[in-house]
Amino acid sequence: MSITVAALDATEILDSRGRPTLNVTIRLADGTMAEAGVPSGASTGTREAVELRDGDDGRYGGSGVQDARAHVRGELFDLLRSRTWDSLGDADRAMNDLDGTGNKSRLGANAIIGCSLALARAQAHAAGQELHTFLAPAGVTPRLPVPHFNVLNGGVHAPNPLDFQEFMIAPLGAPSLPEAIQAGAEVYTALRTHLHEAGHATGLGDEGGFAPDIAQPEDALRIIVAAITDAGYTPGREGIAIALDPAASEFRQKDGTYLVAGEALTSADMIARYEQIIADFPVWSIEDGLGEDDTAGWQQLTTTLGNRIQLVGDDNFVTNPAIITQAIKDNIANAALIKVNQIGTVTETLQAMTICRDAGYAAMVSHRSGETPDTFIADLAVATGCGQIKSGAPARGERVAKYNRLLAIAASDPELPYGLTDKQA
Ligand code: 2PG
Ligand code: MG
Repeated sequence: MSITVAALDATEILDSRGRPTLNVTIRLADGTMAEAGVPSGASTGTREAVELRDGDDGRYGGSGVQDARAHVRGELFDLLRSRTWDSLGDADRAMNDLDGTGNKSRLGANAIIGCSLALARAQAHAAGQELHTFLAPAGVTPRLPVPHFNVLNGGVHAPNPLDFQEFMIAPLGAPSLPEAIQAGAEVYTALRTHLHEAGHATGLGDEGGFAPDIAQPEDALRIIVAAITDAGYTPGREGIAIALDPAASEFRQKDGTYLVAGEALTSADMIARYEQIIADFPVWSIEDGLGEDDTAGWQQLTTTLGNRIQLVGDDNFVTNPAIITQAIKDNIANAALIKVNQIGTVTETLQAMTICRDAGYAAMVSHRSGETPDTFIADLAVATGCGQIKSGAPARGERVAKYNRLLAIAASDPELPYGLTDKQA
């Protein structure tokens, strides 16, 4: 179905951290309207598509997005209204060509992804389809993903001494999405009680997880396992498993060691630590266990643990089809994290996921630590049948918006399967 763009606009709004981001609105010639909010990360990979910030210290400490806004209203609108588009792929490619840099740094990945998300949504509306139906690639069976709730926050997402960034609970054993959401929320509540009773603060980090004064990852894991049990669930793959995102690039030092709770660890030490962690705790998935440039370490990590748990590449893969293709050749990880703004168009995001599917790599759709109430990623996860999503804690509006959208999709189509794909399970 072809698309004709009649109007395109962008507003500078606030994200969940109180930093500026874009909200893009679009109107097609047939009157169809759509909008999209643009997410923004804090622990970013160096090879991500480039988010354009104004750098004007007089506004928002330099993080304003007026230049990106002007590009949407100017060059990108001029391009998009210049012709009729046969597909989203054509429009996304043309926006990339217009940018001309290969990493979207001229017009801004925030400007381009905002347009791409809004266009996809408009096209789905115009076709009278739900977004998850519209986005589903040919030959793929849509499914409801396992929510990975980030219940303890550390790293650059919280001002506590915990170096590991994300401790997630994943109800792999839940029979349905509503029961998975219920389990996540009940464990979150039990965890709050546990932390409170142990004398820890129960303030929240950027993704809605608690940010207690704990330094050792194992201490955090112990408390989470206790909360799972307290809430009446079984810790483990048959009940509620745990997923980690240490985001190790953030605590890698210049000499190549990793600083965990004040101790400098080599890549080999880190791998041994993870081996012990998966022996002692029901951890089923580790993302960014080593730094993005630690290729030899990643290969060793994959050889050692790749047949036992899921190893997810985020900062090193940056949702980039070419980088993921090379990583698969190099035997790095066995799964990729998928973030739409890391690569900057919906089309390239879908390409990255196709590459994963074809290679037998898993894919987990992800939010960013800076979010808006936009729910696009919920539909993306269902459409691609990838079986996994992470969108923060089961709390805070911008996080639960995605989970609530999944609940709405589940209610609208009771036939949709839930959970990991057969291969992942
Ligand atoms: C991550 C993300 C999302 P950020 O590292 O996976 O949880 O964080 O958006 O800050 O990159
Ligand atoms: Mg990550």
